[in-house]
Amino acid sequence: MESLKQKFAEKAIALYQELREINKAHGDLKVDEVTLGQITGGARSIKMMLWETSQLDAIKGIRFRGYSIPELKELLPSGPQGEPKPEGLFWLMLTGEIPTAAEVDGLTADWHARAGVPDQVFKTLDSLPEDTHPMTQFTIGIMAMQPTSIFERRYAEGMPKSEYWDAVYEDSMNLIARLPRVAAYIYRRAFKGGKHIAPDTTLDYSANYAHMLGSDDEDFRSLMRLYLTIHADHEGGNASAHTVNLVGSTLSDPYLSFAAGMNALAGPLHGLANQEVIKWIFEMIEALGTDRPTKEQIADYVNNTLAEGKVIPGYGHAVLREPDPRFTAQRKFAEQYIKDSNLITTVWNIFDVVPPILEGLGKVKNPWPNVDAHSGALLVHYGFREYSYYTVLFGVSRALGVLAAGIWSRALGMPLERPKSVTSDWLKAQVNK
Ligand code: FCX
Repeated sequence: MESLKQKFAEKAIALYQELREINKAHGDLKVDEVTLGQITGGARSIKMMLWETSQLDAIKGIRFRGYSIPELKELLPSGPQGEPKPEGLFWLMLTGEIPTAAEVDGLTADWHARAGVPDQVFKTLDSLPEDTHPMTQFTIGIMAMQPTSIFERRYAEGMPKSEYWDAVYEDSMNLIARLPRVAAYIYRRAFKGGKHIAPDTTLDYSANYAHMLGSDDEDFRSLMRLYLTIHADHEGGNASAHTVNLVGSTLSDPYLSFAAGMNALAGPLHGLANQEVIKWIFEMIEALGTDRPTKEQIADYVNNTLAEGKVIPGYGHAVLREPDPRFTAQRKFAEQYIKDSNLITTVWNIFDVVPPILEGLGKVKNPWPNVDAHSGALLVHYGFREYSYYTVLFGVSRALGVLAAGIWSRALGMPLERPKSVTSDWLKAQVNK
């Protein structure tokens, strides 16, 4: 069987040649225009980077190498209950091909073989105050693994440019393999008195992570397979992916660039929104004195939140203009696996109530739920109530997309990223021309 690395190399070498020729012949072709509003408005929609692993459509949502989430649920090798394994998505993102079950099993085994975490990493985590935010522990844990970087060592030894992707591949595979162990360690340290659970190498990536967190429930394993698949990638412009891309373009190794991206994911407008959603719902339940608030009560609470000058977490998106297919996938999961949960019913009632209120503000471009609106309620259902941990789960998944994209970037010889900034005087001069 051809290895993932061989398969990737064939595709990447061919595309590298093709892109060089396209660039030579058409490098001056105009593909976008930039408005003043985009400069002052967070660079929305400006096309400025290559990202092979996925592409986002404002209406249809994310597609991974052309496949939608419902298609992936059908096509990717799955666990016993039919949820796709994230190993298969990683394979797809690197090769553009749907892997066989045997190829996915081979990748699971490869990651188990690479999953040993140096003791120093656990010692570093143990030196932090226990109430350090789990995302801070996560980035410190990633940084503590950096001294094992193969890219850094080979670069110092004089590795030629043509081998960069190979070293990035090795680091990325090792990092992905180790992340569940480090992430579970953080969870058990912060919330379970430091009683750690050894990995089970008979399990797939998601089930083993669930096991180390403390659950061997079959439904929870299925949720983890789905969760780790749908959070993996959202094209290149989102803050965590873009950060990884930018830092990686300086030839910082995958540990450095991935840790940087995780610091972006830790912001409340991005990945931290998953903790903010459930925190907001818990606060609402407490304030209203009922765990099954009516839609009228929810509407009042939403209006109060807005009146306090805060955003409604889990709603809105910089690109999407329809309900996020990742929200819909989680809703379908809940419909199939969970019967009669007050919390999940509340999430669905919020979905009925919030969009018209946000639309009524007249400024929100997308009033619909995003991925973070649903995930916390599912986790609470399976006993994971410690919401400050939720963004770490997001981060473990995001590694698959951004590191696959990082391997592509080095294989395609992408240069140092360096867009142009301007001053407000320059902007004013354009207006007054
Ligand atoms: N609640 C209240 N106001 C909102 C809002 C929301 N959920 N979403 C957008 N708005 C407001 C903005 O704050 C902005 O107000 P301002 O003009 O007074 O500053 C106005 O509407 C226009 O913003 P808009 O162009 O629609 O949205 P942006 O592209 O600037 O921002 C995010 C997109 C996602 C940051 C925004 O919708 C938001 O803050 N949502 C809540 C946080 C959240 O759920 N983040 C997770 C996003 C994502 F899924 C992820 O990365 O994980």
